[in-house]
Amino acid sequence: MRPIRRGRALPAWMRAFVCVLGCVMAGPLQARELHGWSVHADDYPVNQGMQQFAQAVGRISAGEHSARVHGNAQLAPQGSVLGKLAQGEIDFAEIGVLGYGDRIPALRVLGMPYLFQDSEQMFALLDGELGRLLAAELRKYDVVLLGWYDGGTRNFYHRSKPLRRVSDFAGEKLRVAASSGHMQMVESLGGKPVPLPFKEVLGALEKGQIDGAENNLPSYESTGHYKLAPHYTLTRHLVSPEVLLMSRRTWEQFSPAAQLQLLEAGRLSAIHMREQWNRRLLEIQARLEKQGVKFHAGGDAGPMVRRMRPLYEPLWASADPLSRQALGLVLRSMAGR
Ligand code: BDP
Repeated sequence: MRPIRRGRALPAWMRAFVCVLGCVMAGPLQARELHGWSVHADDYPVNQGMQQFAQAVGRISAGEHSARVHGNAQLAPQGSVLGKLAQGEIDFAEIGVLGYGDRIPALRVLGMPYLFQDSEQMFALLDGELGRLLAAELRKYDVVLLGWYDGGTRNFYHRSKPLRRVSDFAGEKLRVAASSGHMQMVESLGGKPVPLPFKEVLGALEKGQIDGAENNLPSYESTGHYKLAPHYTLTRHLVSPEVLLMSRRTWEQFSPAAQLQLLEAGRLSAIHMREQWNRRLLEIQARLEKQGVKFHAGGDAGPMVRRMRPLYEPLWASADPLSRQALGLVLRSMAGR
């Protein structure tokens, strides 16, 4: 048997070759900074949840990696985020599900108006079977769901009047997220939907291109829309979730043990986000009233709900098995309320 030769260094070219080969075969994430996308400002509850997640990335990788949250849609335009996550150009992001039903049919059910009365009802489903079902579906789009964040209750607001009855909507130009369902929602109420990215709504209000929009209170305040459209009617037409997602390409570079820790960090960041959100909701109405916002009670929801038939019917008739399963879970929970 030939003795093992010790102490003889490999030539430099071979050392480099072995190193490169090892890295390619094992596919580890090279030590680097992960980049996260958010449409909101740094002090917004969404970003606070994401910042907690970013810190956890450092801990989970024992300081090898770090993560940074880029607010105000700095990394990419809103409409391109899902594609950039799938390509691994953005490592993680937080997005509202409303604009994504056209691309991911199973998410359409979560964008249906008048489905949930509040976030508690919504999370009772999303923190259970429905949430797991949708998380599995999202992986097919090359993204990994890390946490369900709160998109709260959305209401309509207008520059000069309350929007309480169906007749109040006639001919009003109202901004919606770029999704066919939400355009149809405003159309069905008799208004004129104007699809625009979130960041362009303020400019459109300033230029008089729209009469109003719809959103939750924290967004209405943080964007300054309340200064131009100070009539906020509690229509409560949508309660919607948001999601913290990681690019599957980034995800697959972590070890299985680290992936479990990332999932847990995502879940905890969502809890943190929801706490920050609820805290903000406590004082927001009083603060906005001091700024001159007029809050109006919503009218009878019955006639509004009846107008939503063109949105509900394609969902009832959907041939997509997952959409049917998701809808079944929602309907069962409604029956139990
Ligand atoms: C905000 C959501 C954000 C949406 C935005 C919108 O947090 O994800 O993109 O509304 O209406 O409340 O576009």
